[in-house]
Amino acid sequence: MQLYHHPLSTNSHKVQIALEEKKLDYTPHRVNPLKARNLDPDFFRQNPSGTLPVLKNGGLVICESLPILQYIDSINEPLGDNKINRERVQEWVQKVDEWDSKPFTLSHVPERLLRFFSRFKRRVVIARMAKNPDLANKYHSKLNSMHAMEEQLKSIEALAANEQQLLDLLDAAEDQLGTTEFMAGFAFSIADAAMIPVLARIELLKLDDELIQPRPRVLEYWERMKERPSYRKVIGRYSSRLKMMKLIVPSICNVGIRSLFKKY
Ligand SMILES: N[C@@H](CCC(=O)N[C@@H](CS)C(=O)NCC(=O)O)C(=O)O
Repeated sequence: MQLYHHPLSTNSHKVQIALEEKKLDYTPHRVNPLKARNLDPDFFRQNPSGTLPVLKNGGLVICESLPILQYIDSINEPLGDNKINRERVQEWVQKVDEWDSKPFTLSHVPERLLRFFSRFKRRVVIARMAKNPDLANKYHSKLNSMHAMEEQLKSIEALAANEQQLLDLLDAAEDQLGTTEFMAGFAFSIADAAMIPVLARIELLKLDDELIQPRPRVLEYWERMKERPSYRKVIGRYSSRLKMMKLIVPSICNVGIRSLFKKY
């Protein structure tokens, strides 16, 4: 199996945690969306929405994290055996999937940095459109979706609705953890693989005091999840500020140089 992912991508984390928990063999390929590598024609041809993660297994290509999670769980024995409630697993993975982490994350990124990357990405899409006429319609749709995200980030109502959805998700998790040890029962399942990256994103943005601390069961669960080798391997090793900088600074330099020389 081949996994196209990025260490800062929440949706990539979900499927990588599931792969690690299931101890499946896979080859990770890093695709850096900050450098607009997700818009390279080879990658874009297999996933015209240009998003991560993408899982390839032989001729099978799956481009959305939810069906990827479900596919991973269908290989050999599903995670959690008979210690979990399968319907609840599906409810949870669906619920987590319905919350879009992108506007939440981007609304906490400094505006100048956001503008720097979006301007570059827009230019890359336009250049790629001209160079790859067979993909022009797909690049055009990508441009539209980037524009829609920029509009969403300008709308106080849209951001408030996105945050409310996250608060509801956390409240529902707090209730759930009052009766079960994990999100869908008494063992780790793909529902936990989906939930961990949400909590990691909150912590990365330093919003844990506000969003995790007031929910004691979520807090205890989060501390427990961070002990798992899958978390440490997939997210923990990038969670310090220094490691984060090591991922972001080279991308800023690369984008700065390519913008200067108009190398899109
Ligand atoms: N619904 C998609 C969303 C994927 C998504 O938005 N991925 C982000 C990273 S977490 C991405 O690829 N962003 C780059 C872009 O949209 O250009 C999924 O669940 O896989």
